[in-house]
Amino acid sequence: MTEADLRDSLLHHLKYSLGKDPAHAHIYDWRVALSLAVRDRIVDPWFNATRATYAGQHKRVYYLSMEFLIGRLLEDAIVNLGLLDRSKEVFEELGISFEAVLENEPDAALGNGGLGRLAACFLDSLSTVACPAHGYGIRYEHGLFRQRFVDGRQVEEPETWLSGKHAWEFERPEATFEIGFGGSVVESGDQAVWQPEERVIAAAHDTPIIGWRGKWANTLRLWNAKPTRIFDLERFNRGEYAAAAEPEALARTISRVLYPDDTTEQGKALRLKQEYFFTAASLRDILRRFLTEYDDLRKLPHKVAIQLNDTHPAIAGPELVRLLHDDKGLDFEESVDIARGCLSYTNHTLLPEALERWSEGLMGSLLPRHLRLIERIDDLHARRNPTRKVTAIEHGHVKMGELSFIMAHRINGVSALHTDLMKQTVFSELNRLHPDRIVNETNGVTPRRWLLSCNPALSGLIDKSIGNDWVGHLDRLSELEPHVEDAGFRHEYAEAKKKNKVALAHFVRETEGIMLDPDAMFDIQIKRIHEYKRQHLNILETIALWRAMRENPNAGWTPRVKIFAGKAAPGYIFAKKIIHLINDVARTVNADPATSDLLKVAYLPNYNVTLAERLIPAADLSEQISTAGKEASGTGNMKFALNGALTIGTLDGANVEIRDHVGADNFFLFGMTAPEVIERRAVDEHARKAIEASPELAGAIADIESGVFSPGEPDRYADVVENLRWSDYFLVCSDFASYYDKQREVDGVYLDQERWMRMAALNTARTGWFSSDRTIRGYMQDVWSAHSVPIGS
Ligand code: 26W
Repeated sequence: MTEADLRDSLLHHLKYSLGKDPAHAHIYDWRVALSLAVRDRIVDPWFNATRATYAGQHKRVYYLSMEFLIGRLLEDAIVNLGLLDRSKEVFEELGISFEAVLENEPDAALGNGGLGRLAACFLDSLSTVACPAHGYGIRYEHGLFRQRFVDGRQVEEPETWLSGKHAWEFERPEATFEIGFGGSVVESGDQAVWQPEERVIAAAHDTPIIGWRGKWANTLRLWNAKPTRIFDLERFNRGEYAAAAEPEALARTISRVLYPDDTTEQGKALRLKQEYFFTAASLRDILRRFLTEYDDLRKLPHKVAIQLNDTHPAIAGPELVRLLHDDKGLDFEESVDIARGCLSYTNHTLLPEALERWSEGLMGSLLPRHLRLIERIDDLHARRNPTRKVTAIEHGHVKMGELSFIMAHRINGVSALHTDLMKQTVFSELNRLHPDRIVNETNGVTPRRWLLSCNPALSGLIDKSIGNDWVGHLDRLSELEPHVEDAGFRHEYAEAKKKNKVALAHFVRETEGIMLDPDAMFDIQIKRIHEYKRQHLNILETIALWRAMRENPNAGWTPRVKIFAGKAAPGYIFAKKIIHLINDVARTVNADPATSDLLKVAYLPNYNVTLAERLIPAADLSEQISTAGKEASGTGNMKFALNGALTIGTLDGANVEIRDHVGADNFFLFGMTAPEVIERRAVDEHARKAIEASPELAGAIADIESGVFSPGEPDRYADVVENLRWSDYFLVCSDFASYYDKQREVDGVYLDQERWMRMAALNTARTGWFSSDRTIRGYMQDVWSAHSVPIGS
């Protein structure tokens, strides 16, 4: 595709798809026109992929997820199609800022955090390795809320990504299914007929996902909820306008908004309706497609692999049994075995409050047939495994983790440590019963978005040093190691980092009015706000550092910039307090003339995928400081290391494997290990003792308690201090001294830029293993028995 072709296609869509004359076009019009022109280039590889899959009767993978945290798609598609330079040239000639065109696209924020972003990285890798696959999810009208700060407090506003045209999707009116809820079940012997009382339509919207080099594209099918009856005309004619619109409003509620919780299950009926709605529509669609090629349902596990992204689609187990047994008439036990042959489940958290368990009452009223089937599944499992009684239903609740395990042939954790802890804790009984089912698949990230696209300065240097085959074969970054010994290379490496820091400093000045010194150490913690992620440990260290700098300004301090970003679940009060505290500390410290050229603190609002792409390339230090045993994996940690940020972290989640790959010398380790955490938590008054033993910590807490950061409301953080001193479940106080000392070591190393850049470059060179292409190949081998379709080179 030449530059001229691209320009013609762009102008064609501007004129005929948007009906706009170039002379009157706005940036929005150019952005949509370009998206349509680029989408045209995706359709052929998309069709070829589908045709090749049918022709080869290849096994298909189906990734069921309540979340796909996609972000923007335009630049990603352009990069994967190799059209970046030509796009820049076209807009150069048109005299329009290509940057502004890219900036105009809203993020598709259809996820909360790690789980949702992982699903998006997996889609990119599945297409890149040409593995036939579909992503299935919900087309939320409103994604994750927009975060704004009012006097330092988080305020949530509805997100509106669909307010403009969503250029990437194709509506599929032919792919609709009627989904039932509630009602009753008529049982006769082994058979049963479910008569739902409420019905909604699931309507498909397809987005093609193009892989690296544009050779293969898979489909992301998102379900939109529509009413079975559009409009109650009689009521309208009777002037009951609201009532007339009610059926539509009720139905659309199911796909209206993403639940903003990422660790606490709320047990809300609408959430379970959302989970069943998309899972049931997806299974109907999967069976429909299978039966277009095959007629023997016993072959299903050979041609269909269904991945449950956490327990959120776990109802898939009983639903598939219902379809096979109730609808298709297969024997119950055989239906269970066929279903298990297809299903596999990924666990993403060990936090008890995040493990979904639905009350029998709610399950029985919303999905009466499924509750019955779950009882029968439990009975069958107990009969087949008499030694240990493990059931999904217990104490009036349906435990979706246990149900997923019992109904899956493979269960995986997302890092080596997490998978081991899973075997030792939440699934210890089931693991003893089924010792061959649990495998580990350590997470990964796509190098297209998280290195090539977001860090052109560094990618250019890598291309120059080892060619650009690394983008599809990230393990080849190891070929950079010899280059790290070359001072010239290290200089260019430092230049790339500096360029990104200058760009970020400019962005923060423009958006927040805070001046950042690009030579200072950029120390960044970006992720959802949660006590186990310990943003409050970071701000306590920041306060202690500020105090020490004020105490002795001429002690040769390493200038540091502390950057925070992240959203708190709207109902998570303590997390919102932490956000308020960080903003209060930032206001106070940034206004302090004594330390203004030594320390700055910035909390950037509305953290999302696009902001992460701006922050990660500019980072020197990556904060991965969770309480050991709590962060299942982390994926931000991988993105930072690839982009040459050094990690200060605990032996938690994938930090362990990152440190193994980069070498202990190139990782700032601190804190207790997972077993030490359990031990320390048993110590009486562990926090008070830790505070007593650390003057730095005691001083920082005293400042908070006395209202230094909230002069107008001295006891604003009384509850935070109370929690820290008397509860501190996540051992912030007990890990403080180790963290503070390690940060001082970091200060020292940063002053030796030669040494720092060598460590940073080695992090890039040694983290190729954390590509999501490697992760996906692991799932294809260990979990799905799926294969790449050979495509012309
Ligand atoms: C029911 C509410 C709810 C919603 C989402 C509970 C739990 C979740 C997710 C499982 C939370 C999540 O995003 N977990 C993160 O998953 C990442 C991808 O595997 C990991 O890297 C993170 O460590 C883990 O916290």
